[in-house]
Amino acid sequence: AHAGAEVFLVEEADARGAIAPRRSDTHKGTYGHVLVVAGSLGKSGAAALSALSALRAGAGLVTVATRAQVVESVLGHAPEVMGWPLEDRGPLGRADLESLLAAADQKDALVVGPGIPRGEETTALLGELLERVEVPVVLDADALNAVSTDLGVLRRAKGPVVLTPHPGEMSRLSGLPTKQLQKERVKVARDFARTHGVTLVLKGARTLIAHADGTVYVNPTGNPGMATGGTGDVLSGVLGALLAQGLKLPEAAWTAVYAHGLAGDLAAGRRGRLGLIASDVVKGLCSVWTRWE
Ligand code: NPW
Ligand code: AMP
Ligand code: MG
Repeated sequence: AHAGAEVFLVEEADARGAIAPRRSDTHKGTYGHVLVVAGSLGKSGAAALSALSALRAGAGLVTVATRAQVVESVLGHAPEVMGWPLEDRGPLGRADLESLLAAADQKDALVVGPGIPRGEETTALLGELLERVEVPVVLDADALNAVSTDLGVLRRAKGPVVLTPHPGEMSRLSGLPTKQLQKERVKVARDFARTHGVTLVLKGARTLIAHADGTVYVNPTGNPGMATGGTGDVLSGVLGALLAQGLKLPEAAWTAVYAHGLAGDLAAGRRGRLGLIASDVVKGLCSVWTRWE
């Protein structure tokens, strides 16, 4: 293979080795503060799952920025999470920029997208946010759908950007039909990461992690029990937490994907693949850490 065109299989020892044991002389400030921009009426659960997963993946603090009308229902799922109420209006747009920039101040990583109210203006808002924020940003779900209408916003980003599409979202990002892109997942993921200078996590059975330098990692963990609502929101939180704790890309991405899949495998052992739901994957994260610590 020529330089930058390698494909690596992620192994458990790699993922385990990426997570440093906690030192005794540390405090919550050591482990980073994640801002999760997520949730809307009817989809407060997406925000709760992402935020809770960030905490379960070791983030010192987690704040959720969401429409004021849903803040309390997000916190109702997770009292450890803090809320940043955004003035109630429709889709996220430029009018939310100042509040979001204030929320992003002093944060160590951002997760943007699970269950957000999205409209035409959301694309421009994300462009401005990416231009102004220096810390790593994870774009998931409806943030991906928003950037897919103007991929140029990715190049404007000041800090590192990771995208976590499922094949349906990847179809919108790439303009390729889902069936076609699934046939050439490695090429599609690598080309996108290179072209746009990002890390791309193409989810699904054997999730791929493609880095801007052309390197691709294949994840062996996970199972079809995870094909259930909210499991992707869990991954976004885990990834945000590892980035906030200082892991760099692409290591943070393949470590998060491996741990999330293993959490799903351990949880499926207790619930069965049919019974598995996203909250079980959140709990499964704890089984991963006890296995690794
Ligand atoms: P098809 O036709 O079903 O096969 P959307 P979403 C395709 C939030 N959530 N392989 C699929 O294709 C999310 O965070 C909130 C192939 C369909 O076309 C988002 O913000 C929850 N195709 C929002 O809801 C829990 C695949 O993609 C399309 C595929 C919408 O997210 C649920 C569906 O994707 C959810 O997480 C695969 N592996 N996977 C909550 N409790 O609050 C997907 N597709 O239209 O982007 O909708 O992913 O449900
Ligand atoms: P989302 O569609 O955004 O909720 O993400 C679904 C999550 O579940 C991703 O992390 C997928 O990789 C994972 N997942 C879904 N189906 C499978 C499968 N058949 N095998 C392994 N992982 C899966
Ligand atoms: Mg999703």
